[in-house]
Amino acid sequence: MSAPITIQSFETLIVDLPTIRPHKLAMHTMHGQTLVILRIRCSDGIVGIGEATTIGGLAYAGESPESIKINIDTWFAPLLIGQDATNLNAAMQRVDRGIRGNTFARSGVETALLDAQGKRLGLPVAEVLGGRVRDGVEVAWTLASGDTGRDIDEAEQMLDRRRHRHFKLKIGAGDVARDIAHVAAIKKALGERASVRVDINQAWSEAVAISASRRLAEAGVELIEQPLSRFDRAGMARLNAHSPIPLMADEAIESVPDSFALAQLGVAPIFALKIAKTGGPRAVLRTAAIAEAAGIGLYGGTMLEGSVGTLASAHAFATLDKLEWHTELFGPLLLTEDILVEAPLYRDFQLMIPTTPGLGLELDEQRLARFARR
Ligand code: MUC
Ligand code: MG
Repeated sequence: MSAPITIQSFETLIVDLPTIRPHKLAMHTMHGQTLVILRIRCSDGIVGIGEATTIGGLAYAGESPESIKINIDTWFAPLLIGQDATNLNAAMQRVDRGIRGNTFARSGVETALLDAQGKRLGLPVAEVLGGRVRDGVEVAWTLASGDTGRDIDEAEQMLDRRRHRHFKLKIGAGDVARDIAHVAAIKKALGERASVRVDINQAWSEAVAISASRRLAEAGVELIEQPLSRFDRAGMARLNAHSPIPLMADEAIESVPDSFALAQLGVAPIFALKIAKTGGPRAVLRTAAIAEAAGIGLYGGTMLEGSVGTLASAHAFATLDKLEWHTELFGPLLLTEDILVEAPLYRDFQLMIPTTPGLGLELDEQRLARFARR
């Protein structure tokens, strides 16, 4: 028998990139984005690439770029070095037995192993995952400049360029009446040419959300993402029973088991899938399967990853039977620089799924070196 192909080494880089404009969420305003890029070298010479990225340091989730890097270097790498690189089930079982939580770091590792396996087999990651049922995924854009007029201009440009026709508005940080007026003005300007959704990022109380959901429905908004604290599952279930427009669970889902509990409790008829929240492109499909079985609609979410994490998500989402609420895989478009030789292809409102082996990407070493933190 030939010698097994093993995992030989890990390399992690923190990469700081500028954004095209400030991006305002309820809990944090981004003035740049920090990616954690990972390379796993295997004994057959194949290098798998992964990404683990969050938003706003520790403002959004329990892992920061620095903790992701240190935990991959200190804990994930020693667990996996020397293991069979071709057996993802065994490798990730080892991770799950040795490491709690850390789904963002786990996602980067699972992504890199999938990229390596795809390159080894000569198959794109979507095909390693069983095969794509769509060649591209439609991509929403988030209007979050903080200014109504600027947001309307930005949406008009996106429609003209046929890049986006679903828009997500980030509200919740300010006064509720002003937030709703901002949303209503944007929906009125865009009319039937575009759909408008809102993401509250957990900022509202149940009392505020009850009346706001009615006013948002009147304004023509089609869904409300994570209005209440991720801990307030009972409140979400009550709100869901009364809201005239559907709710979407986002931050409430922090693991595959979470998604089962949330489905049982009926907190929302739509789930935002994110590879980072559930621990990778394979793990996110387990959450999708739970949602599908419970009759919950799917949305392909993002942690505003760069091109590597975005394409990893796209490969996974391309395999889903239904993706009724489309995706928001626009992370690379928020950055002024791409760290790939060839940037992901956005065309006709869609992100196209690469057809070459692995994730179907090549890192631009010069640009990576320029933006990597020293
Ligand atoms: C989130 O909460 O959904 C996704 C798009 C965006 O603008 O922010 C992220 C995070
Ligand atoms: Mg969200």
